Amino acid sequence: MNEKLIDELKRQGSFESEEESQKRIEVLNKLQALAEEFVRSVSIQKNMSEQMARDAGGKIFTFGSYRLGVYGPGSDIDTLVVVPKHVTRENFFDVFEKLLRKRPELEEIACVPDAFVPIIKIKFSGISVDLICARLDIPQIPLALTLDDKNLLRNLDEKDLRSLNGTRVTDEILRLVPQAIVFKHALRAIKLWAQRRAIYSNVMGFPGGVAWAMLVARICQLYPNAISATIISKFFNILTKWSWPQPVMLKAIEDGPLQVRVWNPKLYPADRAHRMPIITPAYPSMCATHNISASTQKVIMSELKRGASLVDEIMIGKRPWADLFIKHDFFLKYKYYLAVYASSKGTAEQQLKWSGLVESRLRQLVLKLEWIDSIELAHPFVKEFDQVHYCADEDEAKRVADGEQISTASTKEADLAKTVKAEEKEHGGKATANGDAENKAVDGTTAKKLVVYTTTFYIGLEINLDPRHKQLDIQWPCKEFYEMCRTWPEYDEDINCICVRNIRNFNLPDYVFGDGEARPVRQKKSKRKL
Ligand code: 3AT
Ligand code: MN
Ligand code: MN
Repeated sequence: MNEKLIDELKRQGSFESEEESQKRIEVLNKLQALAEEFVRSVSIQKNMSEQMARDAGGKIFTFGSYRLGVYGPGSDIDTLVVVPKHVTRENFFDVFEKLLRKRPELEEIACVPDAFVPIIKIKFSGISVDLICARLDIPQIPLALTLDDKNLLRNLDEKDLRSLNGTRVTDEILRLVPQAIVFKHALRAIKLWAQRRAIYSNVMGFPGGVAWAMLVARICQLYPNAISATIISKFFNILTKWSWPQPVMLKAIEDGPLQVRVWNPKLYPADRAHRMPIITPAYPSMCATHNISASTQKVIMSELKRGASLVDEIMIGKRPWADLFIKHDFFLKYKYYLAVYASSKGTAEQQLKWSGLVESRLRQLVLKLEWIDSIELAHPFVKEFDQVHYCADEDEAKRVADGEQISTASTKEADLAKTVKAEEKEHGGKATANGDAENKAVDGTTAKKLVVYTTTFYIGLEINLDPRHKQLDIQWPCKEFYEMCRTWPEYDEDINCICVRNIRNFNLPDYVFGDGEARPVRQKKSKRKL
């Protein structure tokens, strides 16, 4: 069973080749050397002797899928550069950036110093690398340094603390797992399953990468001698029976030296509200799943149940592993959907910011919809759909912004916007889009001067109408949601537009369906009365 599982993961393209992995190691070696050169040159600038400057050290750490050993061909390397106290974040965005730019391997670079977690995103020897920086309150960073000592967190600013957190959490997860290789293969399978079933997205109210990793790690702890196939089977069987909101923890929550909040449902009502708490193991412990709502919880639980019954059959050889990874059927599942259109009459970059803002508020709309009696479930889809429209006049632009499908949409340009967006979303900062669609229209649509970008989010609705009213009124949640979006400081009513519409399943646009996928059709009214 275990061999078959790994074969299936290979067939699904989960692993990259040995040579490609070797290339990642070479890139990391070069980045380590660059980090040392960075610290040395800043130290010299600050009048240290050559020897002291060398001893100041500097070290890179990794986190994310690369560190967890579950990266695939398209994954980036999430890298943390740790520097001693005399090297600042400003130096990182100046001296280190210049060192990077000097390298012939550098293909792309985007700096986002004002992000929640300040970041430099590069492409180096063909590999995407996210670089973040943390400065510790010690004079030297030797190569042997590890980040597990919580006293290292003393006297740091919030950005340094946040930057350190990713590595500290992944290191701790790996330390707490009995057999790393069993954990990694099982996590690859669970990640693939969660992505295929569209329940992998922290922003939309599902578990993200770190939360799924902690769930798998917990099962590994409970079955320290099991192989990956057994871990998968126990994963579904245990988590379907878990008595939520009992938290999933890899170890007891620790106290520490800082004035920061640690997850504690006895103390904080907000923590008590977490429905499926999964708690990070490194101090200061936090809940990685505070975004889960009543609806997304229902969706996750029903996917876990589906997984449990499939895995039971897989384990006795009645089904292949491939069945576990079958794509979701979100757009066939419901009769009614809400489409949320975020649009900009402006540049790709403006749309990127606006759609990001709307996306971050979408969970609030879901929560408000859940308040309505006749809505049993409000299920947000994990991915958005981007389009660019070239409009003849203001009237057409307005209709497009209101969600009308007009034939001039170009998905080509939307792909461009998506690339920038995917990059930007990861760390919540702003990347720069190079040029807007206006300069790039290639297919004879340049005559239509007005460019409108739309990003559409979908929410599936399960409705149980009161037979006396027979009408679903969602005016209140939509109005509140519009207001929440429009209070954005950069909101400009001449540029940004937000609009929610309901759509019957058979009216969903073609672009939500994959090639060759079935789509809902309008049922003819049955004449037979049952
Ligand atoms: P890939 O294999 O790269 O697709 P991953 O799990 O490495 O999967 P990311 O590179 O997107 O995913 O993220 C790696 C870590 O970066 C996960 C989390 O600790 C941190 N991170 C991601 N997005 C954010 C965010 N918006 N804010 C803060 N930290 C983030
Ligand atoms: Mn990554
Ligand atoms: Mn990343």
